[in-house]
Amino acid sequence: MPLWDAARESMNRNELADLQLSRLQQTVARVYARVPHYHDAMEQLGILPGHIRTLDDVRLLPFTDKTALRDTYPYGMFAVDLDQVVRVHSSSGTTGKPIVVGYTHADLETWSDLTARISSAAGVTARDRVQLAFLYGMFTGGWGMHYGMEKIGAMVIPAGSGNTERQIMMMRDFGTTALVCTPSYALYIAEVAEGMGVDLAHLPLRVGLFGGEPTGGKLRDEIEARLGILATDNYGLSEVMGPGVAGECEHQCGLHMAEDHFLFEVVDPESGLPVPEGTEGELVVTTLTKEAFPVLRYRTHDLTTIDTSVCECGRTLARMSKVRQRIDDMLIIRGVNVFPSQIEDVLAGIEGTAPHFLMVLDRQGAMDDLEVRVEVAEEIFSDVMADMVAFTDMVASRLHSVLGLRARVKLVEPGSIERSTGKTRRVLDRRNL
Ligand code: DLL
Repeated sequence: MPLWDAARESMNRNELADLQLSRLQQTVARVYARVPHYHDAMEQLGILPGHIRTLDDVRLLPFTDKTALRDTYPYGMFAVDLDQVVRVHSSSGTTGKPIVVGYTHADLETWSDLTARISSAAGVTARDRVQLAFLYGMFTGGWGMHYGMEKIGAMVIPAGSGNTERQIMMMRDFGTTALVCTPSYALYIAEVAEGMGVDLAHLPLRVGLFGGEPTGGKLRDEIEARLGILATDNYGLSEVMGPGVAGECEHQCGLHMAEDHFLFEVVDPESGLPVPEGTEGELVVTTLTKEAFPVLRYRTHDLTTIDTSVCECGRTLARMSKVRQRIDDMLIIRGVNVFPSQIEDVLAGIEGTAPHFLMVLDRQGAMDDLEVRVEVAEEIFSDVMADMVAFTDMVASRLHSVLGLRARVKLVEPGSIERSTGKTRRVLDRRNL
């Protein structure tokens, strides 16, 4: 499969570093001059734009976190006059004010080029019919992928998310070959199709681009098997652009990062210091070309590792490993740190469980109580009672050995855990209600 932008995607890494440095210097100079938050934060550290002489000097710059973006709501972090902004989006935060991000014409051009890049990497071409089942609206997923797909010349079906039976009808009638949505929604589409008696594996559908949330545990395998497609993962976040930041090629061995437009660091979340290549840490992103909404050293809270070796596809752009969890996903239950992805991993190793589960946290007196509701396959659920008890005990003991904590396991009927047409929530924390 030819590269969308071979000159950049297979660039010599020394030349890439030169390009990154000159773009970093320009970005730092611009935000210092135009964004009071960055000016003040740099001044406090005694840093001037002229101090950035090598790429490693990025570490002299202040980190940026969500709080700064919230405190400057709505436009305080913009680096251009609002007249130059042609689009805004906002983050999918569920509480408080959202984070508003803006794009100039040039930013939209870059964005569509980068979503075209990841889509090509996944194997999409002008011959594809792409059903876009992300929410269109303030979420960056729908519009971001839309323009990239059009740029490739694919036929875009802007279905939006929801109305799942109609999605399946369109998939069948329009001859959809590529599906774009969250991985949870892809699986939900498969379930609804099965209920409708539509065999997706026999439709022209051949590739999926999934992002916005982790495709962990058994999810990718299930999606590939049930939809009969190659399922690729792509990553991004509104604060730095949206989708297009990184995406897998057909080899599915890590997500190629758009290093010509972003400078990526992986740091120890506690100390903020860089970790060696291959060690997991928090991804930190500095934009190198954004005009309207540049960010310096944005703490994503996403955990990943980076690999700079050349991929089989010929791309020299570094690859990040799939993001399985965020730092703020971590729950403290009876003093023990627990990530939902640990439960996902345990269930992935147990035949007869579906990738659907929900952690329900309550407080009984001073004690935290964790119930894990696990959906099981039809054959397990309809089995005789005695086997259900044994199965529950087995799941509970596996969870105990991995989490180091006892959880009550409740096996629930297939299809009973709420499905999502966007990002799935795996935790219901009622402890502070
Ligand atoms: O989810 C942007 C996006 C849309 C990416 C569509 C890919 C496809 P936000 O709503 O700002 O933006 O959420 C960003 O979602 O920090 C991660 O925690 C998570 N996330 C996004 N993509 C992935 C992925 C969009 N492929 C937050 N794997 C990020 C794991 C992901 N987590």
